[in-house]
Amino acid sequence: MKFGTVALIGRPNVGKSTLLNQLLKQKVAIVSDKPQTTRTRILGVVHTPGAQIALLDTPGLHKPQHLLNRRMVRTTVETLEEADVLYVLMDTTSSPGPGDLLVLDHVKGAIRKRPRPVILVLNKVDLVNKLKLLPVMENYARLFAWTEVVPVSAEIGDNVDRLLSVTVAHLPEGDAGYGEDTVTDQSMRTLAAEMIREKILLQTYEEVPYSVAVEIDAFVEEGKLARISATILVERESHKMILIGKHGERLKEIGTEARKELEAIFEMKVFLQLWVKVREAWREDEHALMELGY
Ligand SMILES: Nc1nc2c(ncn2[C@@H]2O[C@H](COP(=O)(O)OP(=O)(O)OP(=O)(O)O)[C@@H](O)[C@H]2O)c(=O)[nH]1
Ligand SMILES: [Mg+2]
Repeated sequence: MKFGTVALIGRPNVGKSTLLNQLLKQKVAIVSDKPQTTRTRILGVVHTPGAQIALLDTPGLHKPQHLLNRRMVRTTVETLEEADVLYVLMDTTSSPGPGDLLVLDHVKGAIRKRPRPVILVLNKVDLVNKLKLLPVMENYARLFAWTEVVPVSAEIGDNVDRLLSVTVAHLPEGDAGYGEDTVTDQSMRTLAAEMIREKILLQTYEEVPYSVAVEIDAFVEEGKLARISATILVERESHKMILIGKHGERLKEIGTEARKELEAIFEMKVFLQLWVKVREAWREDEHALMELGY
């Protein structure tokens, strides 16, 4: 039996959470086109005959400006230091940039402390013309002495089976760390809060996505029905107005989208109530961050 942890590392928006969901064939992490979508570490366990892979999705590495962001980066660095295998994700639709070099610096630092297999996962190949892919791959391959280089499409699932078999080859020997039924460490409450936040990220722009947090006030299961009440925190009155929208239309739309997603994930009927509250500078507030699980 083989068992080990694999950290998914990369700059924001490269597709770490998309890859986690694809490898699990189940949605446990939210995904959006806004950077800094993931704020915590998320476990996903892949079970294969003879191996168990504990994938650890992380917040994208960036230069932090708020206490929240410092926490996010700390989480990623800790995960990077403790994992048995590293996936470093980079994006084939662009050349290596400053964000990737920052990631590489962190990886080199961690490897110096304890050498481990480092797999370069070149993502989003579905967006790149096959003829242009090879030079781009070579550019990325030159950056570091990667243990393996695997191009994939996290979105479509291209080549992810190969990524799994390459990963198993580099996992340490050991007994399974999790029970057969364990898929993730995300509770139903956390999933509910995150799916609501995802729908907000998909419908808002500029500062608003960063200023949003979701708190579950009540989660009551009654047979095949879940009654969920949640508060959306924003940092400014103007953000609250944007979220609510004209005649409450936007909040209603967010609620509908979140409810549909949660009904699919939980396989239950969901009754969802949303409230919006202003809490100034919560991203700098130690107490607020603790309450929100950050
Ligand atoms: N076309 C295409 N889009 C992708 C692929 N992987 C991810 N995306 C898109 O890229 C965006 C970012 O994806 P995420 O999975 O949220 O990225 P992330 O690395 O987890 O980002 P952070 O959590 O912010 O660090 C989303 O709009 C995804 O749909 C891919 O293989 N192909
Ligand atoms: Mg993510």
